[in-house]
Amino acid sequence: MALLEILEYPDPRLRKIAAPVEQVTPEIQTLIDDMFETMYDAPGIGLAATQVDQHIQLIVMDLSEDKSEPHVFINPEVTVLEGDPEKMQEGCLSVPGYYEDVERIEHVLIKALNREGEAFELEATGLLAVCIQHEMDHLNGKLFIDYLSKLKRTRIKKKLEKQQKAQASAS
Ligand code: K1U
Ligand code: ZN
Repeated sequence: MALLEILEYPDPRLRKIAAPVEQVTPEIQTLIDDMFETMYDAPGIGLAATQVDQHIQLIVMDLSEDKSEPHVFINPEVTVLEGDPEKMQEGCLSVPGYYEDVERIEHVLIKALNREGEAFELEATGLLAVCIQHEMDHLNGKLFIDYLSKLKRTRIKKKLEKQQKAQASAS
C-alpha cells in the first residue's frame, strides 16, 4: 500500500468534476486501499478520490475510532429523506486547520457500489450523512469553505498560500 499526496486548497485540481467508474478493476481496488491508508494516516474520517488527484467517483470513509467500519462508495447517489438542513462543524484534509459550521441535510439515502462492484443502499443521519455530503461535494469540485462568506474564504486562502510557500522554501 502507498501513502498518497492530499491536494490542498487553493489547488485548482480540487475543482475538477469526477467521472463515473465504469468497472471496478484491480487498479481501482489498489487505489481504494491506498486511499484508506492515506485517510487513516492523515488522520481523517473520509477521503474523496479528487483529493488525491484521481478524478473518478470514489469515496472512502470510516467514522469508527479503531478503523473497524470502512465504507467504500463508488458512483454514489444521494437522495434527501428529510429536508430540514442542520448545522454541523466540518473539517477538510484539503483545507487543513480550519473547522466551520455548514448546513447539511440531516437524513439521506445513499446508493452506491462497494469495493466488489456490488450495488448497495445505506440510510445515513448525523455525522455519516454530513460526511457523505461533504465527500460528494469533492467529487463535484466543491469545498466546504464555498459555503462560507467570501471574506472568510479569502482569509483562509491567503493563510494556506503563505503556509504552502513557507513549506516549499523549507524543503
Ligand atoms: O474530506 C475530507 O477532507 C475529510 C474530512 C471529512 C469530514 C469531517 C468532518 C465533517 C465532514 C467531513 C475529515 O476527515 S477532517 C478530519 C476529521 O474530521 C477528524 C480527524 C481525526 C479524527 C476525527 C475526525
Ligand atoms: Zn474535504
